[in-house]
Amino acid sequence: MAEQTGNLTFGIIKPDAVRGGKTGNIIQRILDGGFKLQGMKLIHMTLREAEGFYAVHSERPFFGELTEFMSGAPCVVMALEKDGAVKAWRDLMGATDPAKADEGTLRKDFGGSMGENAVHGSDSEENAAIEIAYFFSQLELV
Ligand code: FUP
Repeated sequence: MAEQTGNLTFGIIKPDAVRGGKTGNIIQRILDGGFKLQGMKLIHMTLREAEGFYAVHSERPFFGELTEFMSGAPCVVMALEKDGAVKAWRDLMGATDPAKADEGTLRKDFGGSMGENAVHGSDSEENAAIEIAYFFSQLELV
């Protein structure tokens, strides 16, 4: 088991990408990018679960739209392992706004808008550990 949190991050293939049939392509890009999957499952969040996950954004104007979107259809949650995982995964994801994302990034290739941008990634090692623990039990992490 990868105990060093520095090698772990948390990712989501968001409902827009799952609905659009992009799950397989995105998982392939993750593996091609040198990540190992330490945990992965398809879930359908309740609104409450989405609100808990995005609690840091609860005062933002887009909070209602964001949590309804994230709980509106299934998504894939993942614990991803790689050296420098947090930065490496954010680099592969690209900028929050797909229109501003670099060529070759997942959000450029699969994101539709600022709100429906195909993937999520933790922004720090601390949040990666919190987010993995929010969705996975120890038994679900290899
Ligand atoms: P990121 O870390 O790139 O996912 O971006 P943020 O943490 O800033 O935002 C989290 C999510 O909120 C984004 F994925 C989409 C949504 N969001 C909006 O819908 N509108 C905004 O103006 C900013 C973020």
